[in-house]
Amino acid sequence: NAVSLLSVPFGLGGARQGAELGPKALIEAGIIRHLTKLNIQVINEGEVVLPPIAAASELSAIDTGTKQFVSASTNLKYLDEIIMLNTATAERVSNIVQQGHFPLILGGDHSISIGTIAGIRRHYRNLGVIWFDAHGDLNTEATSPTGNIHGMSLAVNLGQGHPLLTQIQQSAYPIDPSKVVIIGARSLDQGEREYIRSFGVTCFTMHDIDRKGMMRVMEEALAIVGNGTDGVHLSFDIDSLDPHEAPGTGTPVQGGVNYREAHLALELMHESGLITSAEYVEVNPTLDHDKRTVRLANGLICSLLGQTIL
Ligand code: DIR
Ligand code: MN
Ligand code: MN
Ligand code: MN
Repeated sequence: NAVSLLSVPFGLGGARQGAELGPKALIEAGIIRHLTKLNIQVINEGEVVLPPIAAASELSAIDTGTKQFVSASTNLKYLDEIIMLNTATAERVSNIVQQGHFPLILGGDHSISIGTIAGIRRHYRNLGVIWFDAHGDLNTEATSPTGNIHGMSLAVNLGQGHPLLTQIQQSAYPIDPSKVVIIGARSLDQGEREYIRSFGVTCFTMHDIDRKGMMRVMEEALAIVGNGTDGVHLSFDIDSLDPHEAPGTGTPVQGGVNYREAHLALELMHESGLITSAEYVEVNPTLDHDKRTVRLANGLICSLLGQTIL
């Protein structure tokens, strides 16, 4: 039951710089010490580094048959970098699962989940996913209003999007969209709404959390991702929280999850015993003037891994 802590200091998939500083800020705020106090053995796996980018163009050239393909035909920002980074991340995460450790990944913007889930999926035939986020991250290059790949990572994980991104998931078992649950959504683009409807992804919006309460939303969510799966990955975008609680993030949206609701959700995930891997993404220390967001993220990691008040 050791936890392997993997840092992915990468921010080029997001709307602004700064998410690449997230892992270091979380470690400086004491995450390893806090987890050790919970009697968890923490193995610091270090960082995933972006391989030299000349190699990325070569990779794209090999895979598409033409080197101009990427820049000439897509509006995807930093596609080469994201391919290289996620290919390396998948390998690192896969090795962690192979060793029987719990992968805890610190981002980075949400584009890194293309690599983390690619690595995890090599070991699970039927992976469930809980996606905590203000957004759907279900755009493709056809629907994205921005070209920022962090807004496309869940779609890529479900096999939709640019072939150079979806192929990072190659030879893995596909994720069943009916085993994917988004929680906390309040900013969805039109293409994302259509995707949710037509592919049967479950989406608990802020409206649902208001109506049912976080307790019932989590009971329903855990019932869905726990049914017929052999593992559940938690992808936690800190912008799911309200900007009052978590101002340090690149694309804040008002009307989010509050402090206690977030802790309750993670405490319930711990109690369920279903979660087999997790990532915390989109913490941007340059926007986090009183360290509020970094401290909150630390506490939310501890709640997932078993910290209780009493
Ligand atoms: C928007 C914002 N839907 C986009 N997405 C964000 O750029 O695709 N995702 N911020 O986290
Ligand atoms: Mn996200
Ligand atoms: Mn988001
Ligand atoms: Mn985001």
